[in-house]
Formats: sequence, structure tokens, C-alpha cells
Amino acid sequence: MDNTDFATHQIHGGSLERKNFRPLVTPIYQSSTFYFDTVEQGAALFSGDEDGYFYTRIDNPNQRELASRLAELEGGEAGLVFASGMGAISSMFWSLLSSGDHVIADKTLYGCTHELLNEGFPRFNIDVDFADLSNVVNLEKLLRPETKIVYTETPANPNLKILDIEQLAAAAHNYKPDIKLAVDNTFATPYLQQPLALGADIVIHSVTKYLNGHGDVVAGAVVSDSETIELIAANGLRYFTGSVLGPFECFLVSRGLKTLDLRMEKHCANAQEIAEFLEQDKRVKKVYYPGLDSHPAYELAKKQMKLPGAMISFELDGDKGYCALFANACKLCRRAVSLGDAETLIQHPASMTHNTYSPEALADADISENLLRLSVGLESASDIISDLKQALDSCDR
Ligand code: 7XF
Repeated sequence: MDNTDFATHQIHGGSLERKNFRPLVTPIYQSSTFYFDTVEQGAALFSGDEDGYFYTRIDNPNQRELASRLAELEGGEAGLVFASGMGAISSMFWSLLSSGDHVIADKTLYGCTHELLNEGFPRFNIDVDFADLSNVVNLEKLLRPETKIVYTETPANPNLKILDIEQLAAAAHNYKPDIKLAVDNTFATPYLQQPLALGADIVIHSVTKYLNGHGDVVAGAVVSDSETIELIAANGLRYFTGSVLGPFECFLVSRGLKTLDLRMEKHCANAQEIAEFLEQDKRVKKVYYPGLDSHPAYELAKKQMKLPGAMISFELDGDKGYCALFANACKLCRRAVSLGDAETLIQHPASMTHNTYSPEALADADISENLLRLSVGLESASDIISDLKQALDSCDR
């Protein structure tokens, strides 16, 4: 570079051997593109004859590391990461569906997933049926030759409904072996529940939540067999959505993942204590938590999950205004959507995460106007309980 100008030096100057530093932690490959030694190598990378990186929308070392780690945790052959949970969901659907296909979904889903299926898909001649899939007979009644995907969340957002993954997988596959059962495992994480081992075909994550765990990243993931993941990479991610997760976000999630088991143990222990507190308080009408024996699927949750998770929903004995009064009185619990962070978060699904649902669809999905959702954090359980208690006291009538 000796005989080149300033402008060239400022770009190409310095020499640094980039390999073999032996870093413990994978560095951030904050590079949108990767150079080729030769044109022939570029062509081989594009055609897949040579494995390697050439463009970060297609593949990047940080993405590959995170995706393969998530696949390993879920017990899947392969994984892919995305710029958001919705990016993962839409990339998966657009890769696997064509006009005329049919999808069956449980009626309790995260609000934007419900909106995609309810409002988005009919515009593209994809037929969607919503049903209560806690009864497998409801699935069996709706299966038809055009059915391609059965879509579920368990535990479901926001009311912690639990579905029997094994039973749903058997019913779908008995009808037609190539129907894909997709399970959004965001609330459980692979530490608590592994849908693929129970017969599901695809696992979805909003990585924004527990997997990252620190409230500073929006990300998503899909885990499945290699063939399905290759299809989603080649279609959904590459040109349908382009919903690419940046290298820095991959780095942050990879860091967060290292403490997933420790965090989940503490989240769950806190949640059990808090759910028990809420259930014994007369001012709380109903508590939805799979770790309480009052939960209709308490036994199933015990069978299917290692621990019951750390999301709690509850109804207060009052209207929407009373719920607001209570939530506004919380001092430690933050009024915020999202979940799985160190901070305890409280929100009102009917007006926030599920405001995409019509009033009728909310009622049909058992999401009442006076339901509040708590994402139990990692603070001391007794401090969270004191906060909830003082908030209940402060709006006592
Ligand atoms: O695109 P995102 O990373 O926000 O993930 C979408 C998503 C997918 N599946 C489940 C079960 C989810 O809960 C979410 C996002 N849920 C947040 C919440 O319920 O608080 C979104 C805040 S509006």
C-alpha cells in the first residue's frame, strides 16, 4: 500500500492478521459483506459448492453461532435467527405456504401473530381456522387435505393456556404426515419445554424474551429439521422478509443465553411464590398459572414442562378502570409489554399486546377486560409481593 494516496490508506491501511487470536468469546463480525480471494471462489460460495460467508443477509458467523446453539438447546437439526419474533413467524409461514393452503391455529395467540393469520393471510387466499386446541377433537374436525400448518403457543400469550403437544402432533401426523405442527415456545424456553421431542415439527421463538433475557434486543428464531430450515433460509429470510438479525444483536443474545438455566430457575421460583400470594388474596378473582393446581392443565404442564414458567395472568374483582388503578399503583413492577427480562413487567393485554383482537375474539379466547399479565422478574420475590400488596391496598374500595 506504499504508493497509494491518503484516501486509500484510510480504508486499507494497517495490517492485522484476523485469524488465530483465540478469543474465548466469539467476536462481533460487524461486516455486511465478506471478500472473495477469487471470482471463482465467489461463485462457489453463491452456488453452495463452498461453505462460507459472503453477505450478512444470507449468513454471518454470529448468526450461525447463535442459530446452531438454539437448535442444539431445542434438540433440532438446524436453526435460523431473525430480526424479531414476528420476522421468524412470517418468514416461516411465507416459506411453507402457497395460495389455497389451509392453516389451523389455536385461538389464543400473541396479538400480532393473530393479526397476521386473521387479517393478513386471507388477503393472499390462505384460509385460517381458529379453534380451541386444548381439545384435540377440535383439531381433528378441521384437518383437511389443504392443511399445511397447525400453529400453537403453549403456554399461550396472555392467559397461560396449555396445549398437549404430543397429542396435537399425533393427530396432525395421523391425518397427513407432512402437516407441520409449529409451537411458539417463547413463554417456556427450551430449558422448560422441548416441543420437537414431543412430536412438533417447528419451534418458534421471540428471542427478545427469556433467551436474550436482558430487555435490550428484539430478535426471533426458528428451529426445525435441516430441510425445513434450508427452505426458510432460501425463501423466507432471503427474499420474502429479509428479516435479518444484526451481528451485534446475535452477540448480545449469545451472551444472555449463557445464564438461561439459572435465570429460568429463579424466574420460576419467584413466579410460584407470587402466584400463590395472588391466589390467596380475596381481591384477586382468578389467577392463571400452570404451577397452581387450580390451573385446568396443571397435570399436563407438569408432564410437558420442567417447571411452570414465570408468566402469570390474573383477573381483579373490578373493571378495566380498576385494573388501571391497580397497575398504576405498582412501584417496583414496571408497566411495560414484553417479558422475560430481569425486571418484573405488568401490562393489560386487552388494551396492549392483544388490542389487535376484536372484543368478540378476546371473549372467545378467554382474554377478559380485567386480565393483567405479569412477567415475573429476577428481583426478590418478597419485594415483588410487597409491591403487589401495596398496590392492591392502595386501590381497596
Ligand atoms: O417480534 P417479537 O420479538 O416482539 O415477538 C413476537 C412474539 C411472538 N410470540 C410470542 C409468544 C410473543 O409474546 C411475541 C411478542 N410478545 C410481546 C408481548 O407479549 O409482550 C410483544 C409486545 S407488544
